[in-house]
Amino acid sequence: MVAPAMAKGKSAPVAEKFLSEPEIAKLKRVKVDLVAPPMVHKHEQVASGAPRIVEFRMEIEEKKMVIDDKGTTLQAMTFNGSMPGPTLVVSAGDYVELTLVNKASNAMPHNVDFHAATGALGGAKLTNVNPGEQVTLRFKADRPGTFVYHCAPEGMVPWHVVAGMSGTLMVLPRDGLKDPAGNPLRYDTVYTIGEFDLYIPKDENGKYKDYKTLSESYGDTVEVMRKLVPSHIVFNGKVGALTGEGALKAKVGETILLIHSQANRDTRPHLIGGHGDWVWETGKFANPPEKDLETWFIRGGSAGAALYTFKQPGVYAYLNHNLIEAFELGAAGHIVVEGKWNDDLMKQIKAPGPIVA
Ligand SMILES: [Cu+2]
Repeated sequence: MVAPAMAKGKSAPVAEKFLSEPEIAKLKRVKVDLVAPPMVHKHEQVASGAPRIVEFRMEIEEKKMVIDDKGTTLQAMTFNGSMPGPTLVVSAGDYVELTLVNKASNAMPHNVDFHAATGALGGAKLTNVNPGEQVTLRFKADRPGTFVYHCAPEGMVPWHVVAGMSGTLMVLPRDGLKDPAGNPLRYDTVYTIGEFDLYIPKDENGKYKDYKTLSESYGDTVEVMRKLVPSHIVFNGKVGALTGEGALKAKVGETILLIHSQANRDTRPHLIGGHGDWVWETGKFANPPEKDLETWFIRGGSAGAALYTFKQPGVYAYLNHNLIEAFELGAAGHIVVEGKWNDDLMKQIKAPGPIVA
């Protein structure tokens, strides 16, 4: 039924404007080349023009990965060969146009569910691809924030997610990030961290099993998953992935944005020796960020973001502050910060020595 006011050509008040296909066709198109985590592709923090269609391409790759220093393996499933998948960045009002490729060498069907998208199970219903197929999905990124994306094939959702198929889409407000008073917040560097709870089966001798194929790993893995006790919890695909050569880098005075995604299980990020200056722990930029957080909380099935400006040099640890999950199971990384020490913020008045009576 058409309302009488509409019939006379007067438009009823609507909260948002939906574009017609010819109007969308007129939008500027840009193609973005994705980069591997923890890096994030180059992007504008404040949109310089009108909404655009931003084209991305991701290839699904199933592969066996070594996930700790003891040589334990995971029959992994990935977007673009990495855990997490690459972070995609657009501005609110842009359209994401993703081409998803399921390589012919893969064994499983896959798809993608974007938490930022509206309809069709996040796009999952419209992106089912068998090995050797590709598909293209467009959706309007109309809500600002950090949002999880993940594979969600019917009947196998948790397995594909815990085997590695998730990442973040960051939708920036068109006028950039803001503090609760509306002052602009900007970052110099952005890093993306994906935390993965892994469920590697053990044999009768208590040794982690190594599987020849992805399919072979399925039954045992589901058994471990059902106990809800991960064997490992890792940042970016491996115990120690963000330490040593892989450590994140920064300088005193530099502001970093740390994006943290966890598609399946809660986590509580903490920067040892630092803070969250401004944190959107639920990850949605239209809400005011919280200030001065020691530890924040990322709900399983979401991505959050934290800003921090470094004030002291040194090696920081960034971790899940259930410390067993961090130090025993693997959910910890390092940030190496260069610069000058500030004695006003902290000073060792007397070095450790024998007790003085
Ligand atoms: Cu999948």
